Amino acid sequence: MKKIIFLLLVLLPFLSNAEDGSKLWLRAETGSNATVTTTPNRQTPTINIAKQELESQWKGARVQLNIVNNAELQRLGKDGYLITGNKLTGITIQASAEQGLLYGAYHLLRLQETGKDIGALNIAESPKYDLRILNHWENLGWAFESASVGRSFWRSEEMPQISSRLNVYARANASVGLNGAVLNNPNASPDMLTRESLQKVKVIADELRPYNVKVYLSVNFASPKELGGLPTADPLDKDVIEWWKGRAKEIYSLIPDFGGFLVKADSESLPGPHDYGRTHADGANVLAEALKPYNGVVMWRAFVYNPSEPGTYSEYGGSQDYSLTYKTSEKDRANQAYSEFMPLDGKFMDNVILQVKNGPIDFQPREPFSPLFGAMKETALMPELQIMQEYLGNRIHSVFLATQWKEFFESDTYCAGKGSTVAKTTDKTIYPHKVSAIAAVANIGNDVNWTGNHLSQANWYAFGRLAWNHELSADQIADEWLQMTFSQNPAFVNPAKEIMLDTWETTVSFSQPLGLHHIFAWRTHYGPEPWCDIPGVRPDWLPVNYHLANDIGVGYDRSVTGSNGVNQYFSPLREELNNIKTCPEKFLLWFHHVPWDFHMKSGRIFWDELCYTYQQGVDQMRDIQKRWDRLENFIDSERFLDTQYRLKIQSRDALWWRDACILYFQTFSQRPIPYELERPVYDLEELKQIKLLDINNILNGSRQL
Ligand code: GCW
Repeated sequence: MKKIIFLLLVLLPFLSNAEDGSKLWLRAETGSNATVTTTPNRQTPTINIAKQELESQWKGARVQLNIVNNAELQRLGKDGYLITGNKLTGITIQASAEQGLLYGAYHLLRLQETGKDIGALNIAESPKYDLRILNHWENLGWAFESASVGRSFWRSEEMPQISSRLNVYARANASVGLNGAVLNNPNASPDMLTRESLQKVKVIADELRPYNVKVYLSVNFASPKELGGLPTADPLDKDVIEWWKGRAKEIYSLIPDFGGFLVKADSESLPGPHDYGRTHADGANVLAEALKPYNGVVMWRAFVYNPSEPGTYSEYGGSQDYSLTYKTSEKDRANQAYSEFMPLDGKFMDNVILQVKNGPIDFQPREPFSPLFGAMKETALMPELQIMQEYLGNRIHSVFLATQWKEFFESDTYCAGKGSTVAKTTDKTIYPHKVSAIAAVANIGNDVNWTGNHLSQANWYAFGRLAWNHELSADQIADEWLQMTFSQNPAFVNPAKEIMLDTWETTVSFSQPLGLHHIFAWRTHYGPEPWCDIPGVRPDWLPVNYHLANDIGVGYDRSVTGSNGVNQYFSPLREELNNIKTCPEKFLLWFHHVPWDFHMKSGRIFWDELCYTYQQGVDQMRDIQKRWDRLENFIDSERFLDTQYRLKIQSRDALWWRDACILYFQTFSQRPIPYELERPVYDLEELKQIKLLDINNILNGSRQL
């Protein structure tokens, strides 16, 4: 016993210093005692934070923080700033508002922490998007919308006491320029608007405010009825209009800088204006009207697809077998947001922003951009990205998403000629709307390291950086994050960065390559289940209706002779996508049903190419594992080993995906796997036996594949 106590005493200091990832990228050495002065000498909570951050971490000469109201700073806006001067003789940060000083302070510290030359600085910065928002998919009562984020970290049950983590969260957001958080799931409970809930929201809002992070709420469209006891939630009903106005008044009396509402309506069985024969614009405008006096915004989601029709809507199958009546060409889910919203362009109030997922379906590993971008001219559109890896291996796989988001931002919509990228259609360059915004579904939970997987912290960081400036490269963002989070040693940073930059494309290759989509496992969305076809379930939730494999080929025909999805894009992109010979191969199966013997650019026939691509994903994953192994001596063992373990699972999952998809599609193609490729490890029938429970156990680590 004595021995054990002795051992514990010796080990304790080491154990308590164990690296747990809780500090995110905020690791600058403190205790600097730098001189920081402010002009005018104002003491606001935000300016004080800027000051304290610099005083404790800045290792150069005096920093002067100035609020200045000249034309240049006006042009940079309230979040913008100028940094001039030099580390040895002194630095000046100027902004027209206090939040500009805060962002400027974090910028300066980032330069220091990434070893940049801080001589003769002349930096002028302003964000590309006005609103840069995290969407938290948490429910009241702390059940989670998705297992991908682990458990909630708002911890409402303990309020008004708040977790010290809230402060770190706010600081992390401010350090990358994020200025908003939607606290709850878009599948919102009407109870979110009770007085009791709002009191809790106020607690969070008060904590985030000094860091310039505004709070927003998802609201349920039927709240006037469900919560307010009115007979209807019809947006044109005068009692309903008054009810929303009353709610807004109450919210703003508690939270004067409340950001606004996020609304998912008439989608996935949620109530909406269609229930009363009204349009999305009618629905959005009643809320916008209520928020307008307080400068609040409505973020109305364009994630809509047919309520199941005909028959009942049920996750587990309704009374009707939809597959009998469903015709792919008429019901293409990818076409629906465009069809529903385009006729409403120009009908929304100017404090409504349409929140549009990056792709036309639903955060798949790779999607072409949603055709609404560029097409809606009179309505402000905000991209919705997903940091949470719902379809990208959850918190287990390591996938650096900046690469995916860059592809999206840089996609050419051609709405105003060549070069009209998605980014330019949403950041006011092409359509100068009153407000520009961007959101992403957060991957932040209650884990000590916030995101479960240490490397996934990089995606939170990357979203903030790209929301500020979508022109930054994925390379630069990975570089910064690695240096701030792990080490400045280039012998670590360079190879680790290469790994990060390869992870997304690799994961696409081993899971849903060449435009394949929606062939993941039922419910968990983890692992492959291309054979999934549950009688009675609405077809647009089932993999077989997306890959449509048969003895001719595989893929969803969205050409003019198919569902005509290509027609929602501008020329010449439309024609490029429509032609199977010119359609980029990365989107081939998204737009075409490709014959097994189709000739690919590589010179191989399509079936062989599919096998090669899956194998390539597996090979690259193994290579990534090896490359990570070589980095062992550069960083702490805790984060090294945890990442190593996750990469091992990801490699195993790559094999699982390869074998499941190739063996399953082979039952249609009836062709051999090219002889030079590895033989499958698993058996198709065995893989088909993996059930929901098994996947849950795989996810929680209690079962191996
Ligand atoms: O893909 C689906 C998710 C739902 C989510 C929905 C949405 C918030 O599986 O969990 O609900 O997307 O984005 O509304």
